[in-house]
Amino acid sequence: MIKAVLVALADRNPEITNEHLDELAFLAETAGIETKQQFVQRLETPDVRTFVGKGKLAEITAFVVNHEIENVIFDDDLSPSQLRNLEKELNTPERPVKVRVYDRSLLILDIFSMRAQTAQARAQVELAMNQYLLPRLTRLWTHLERQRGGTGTRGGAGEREIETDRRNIRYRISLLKDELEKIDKQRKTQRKSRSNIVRVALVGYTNVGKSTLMNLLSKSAVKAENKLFATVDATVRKVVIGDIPFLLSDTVGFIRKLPHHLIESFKSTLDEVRESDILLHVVDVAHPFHDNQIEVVKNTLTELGAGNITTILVLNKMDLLEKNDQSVPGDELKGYYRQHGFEKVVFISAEKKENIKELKRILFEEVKRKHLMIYPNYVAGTEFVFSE
Ligand SMILES: Nc1nc2c(ncn2[C@@H]2O[C@H](COP(=O)(O)OP(=O)(O)OP(=O)(O)O)[C@@H](O)[C@H]2O)c(=O)[nH]1
Ligand SMILES: [Mg+2]
Repeated sequence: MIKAVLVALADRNPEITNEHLDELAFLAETAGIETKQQFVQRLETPDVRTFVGKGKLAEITAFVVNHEIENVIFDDDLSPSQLRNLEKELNTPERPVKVRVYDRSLLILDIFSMRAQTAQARAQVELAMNQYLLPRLTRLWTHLERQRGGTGTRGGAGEREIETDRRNIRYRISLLKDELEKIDKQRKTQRKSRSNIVRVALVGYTNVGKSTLMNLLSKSAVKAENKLFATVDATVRKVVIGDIPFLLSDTVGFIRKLPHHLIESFKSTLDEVRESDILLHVVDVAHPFHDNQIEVVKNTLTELGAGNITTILVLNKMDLLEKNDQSVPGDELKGYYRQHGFEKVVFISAEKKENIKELKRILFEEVKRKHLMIYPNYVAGTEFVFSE
């Protein structure tokens, strides 16, 4: 495995600093990178030139040299010049290993490009990657890009080659935008033809169990695994509960500081969320900072223009709570979430198939309400019996 050290800014709360570092290590692991050491920078404002201060940089450099580390990963985004300066400082001719500097956005972009399956997702990731790279082309950078078999940039020796690279990237960006526009048009037509059916979208932080729940409710086989961003593509399935059909969609999860370019280029995939009638906001209730994750998801939804959609809060992985002997989820906790603006709250375990009947009941009520708006003459005449 490739080795890395992580660098994060200290939060006032050391537990939060640790959580940020753990999440970054999980991201790195997902990208196939092993974390060897973590560094915390206690600075009010990051250094303009190198993000970390002189002393910290010397400390990091010493460790990187002694342990032949290939990657230094920052939890925050670095400006193009910070990135350049850091790569210069960490790489001297006498070093046996080339050190590569990642910031959070690049790491997430890398994972997305590993995951993307459909033509649409691949074009979206490549667009975001090119937009990220454009202002960051340097001699060293292009060289490293070539080394890792990179993203379409050609290594070159001089400013002129870099200028050529820039032109190529700009050209590629415009091609990708055209391609995505075409795909988007087709998708819009598809979505229009489905306007007579209620649409439900699974949303939530990454790795909370959205795909597991998708598979359970729709009996499909979306990949679910203990990795961040297992799902990058969008999947839509028809589901029937009671006697009412609706469309259920599963798509990319959110994370704190999701790269802006990614959100931008994934806009059309995320239309699936924005145009939904109901959101199932899935939460990993066993995660110690799931409240923060809920906030991140809420803010991202607002940013996408999906902040006002009817939402059911699905507190998943309750089996882990029981296992850890933490407070058994009850009405008290539900009350807490209601205070935070969630009217519909349900605890489930998608993996252990616990309380799914209750989720289906709540979901059915909401689907029925929306269905009646499309078909006012629909008569719900039967008592519906749900099976688990
Ligand atoms: N213990 C427990 N584990 C669960 C439960 N639901 C899902 N998981 C596990 O959590 C991990 C993530 O599940 P996914 O369904 O892939 O999560 P996701 O939200 O789709 O994740 P991304 O697509 O990566 O954003 C997997 O290892 C699942 O097996 C649950 O109710 N209990
Ligand atoms: Mg998933």
